[in-house]
Amino acid sequence: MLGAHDGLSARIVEEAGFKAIWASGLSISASMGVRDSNEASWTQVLETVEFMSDATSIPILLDGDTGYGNFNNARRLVSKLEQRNVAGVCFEDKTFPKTNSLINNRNHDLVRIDDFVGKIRASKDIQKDSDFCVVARTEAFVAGLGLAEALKRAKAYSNAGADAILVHSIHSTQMEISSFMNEWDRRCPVIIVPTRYASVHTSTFEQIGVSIIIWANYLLRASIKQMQKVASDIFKCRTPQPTESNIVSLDEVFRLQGLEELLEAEKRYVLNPQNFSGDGSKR
Ligand code: SPV
Ligand code: MG
Repeated sequence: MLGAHDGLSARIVEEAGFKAIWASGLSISASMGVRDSNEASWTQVLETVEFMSDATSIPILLDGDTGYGNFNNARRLVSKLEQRNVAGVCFEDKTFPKTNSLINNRNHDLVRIDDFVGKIRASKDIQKDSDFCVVARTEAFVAGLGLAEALKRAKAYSNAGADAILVHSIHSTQMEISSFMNEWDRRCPVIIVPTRYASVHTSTFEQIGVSIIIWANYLLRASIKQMQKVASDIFKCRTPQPTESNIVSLDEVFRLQGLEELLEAEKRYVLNPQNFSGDGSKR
């Protein structure tokens, strides 16, 4: 899966050939200009993922953070996601408000296993579509609690009905993930987010039995770099001319917005499309 943060980036993930989209909490919050600390409310995230869902036809897994509260808040989010055709949600076993796992030197408090198990069970109980996926993410490694705790939590979450376990690691090598996979009895699929150990090739993870890899924040970081370059070029040169080769054409923007479908629809529904101004009035 590749991470996306809005309708446009989600569509780009689908066009690139990925089978599913990670609606990244970090990327969504950053694109809103806020921190990955639940500063965006859950309804604001829901609205964003609704645009992503409308713009695409492949499954979306929403990064649901901690579920925005207790079991009741988490299961209400599940219902709202199903209504918006989102394929699944991932909840992590940290406390609310969460902190991004990749920020250096942060302490991460985890909730009690029982509490998180309740959240998973409530989420599975409320879903109406049997294909909806609830992914349980353990931050045991991120919190420095080690392999035994990671396995204990993963087993408990799987027994509670989680469709997959996301094991997060911020180690610079795949060491923690390899040790986990060595002990894991494969009772359900394992997902990883190898941002910190991104140099390890996908085939290595395939060999050790990982089912899904999430490249979580690459489109966000790509867009930041390009926007910074183009903004500073235009400011310095006082004209966009020299930087035209760094940007897409407006036709490409219109294509990604799905303009073609609207033009076709106008042919069907507007008597004289040339005179159509969008609000039904004549130009
Ligand atoms: C995200 O993309 O928001 C994630 C992955 O949760 S991480 O940033 O590594 O926590
Ligand atoms: Mg996140």
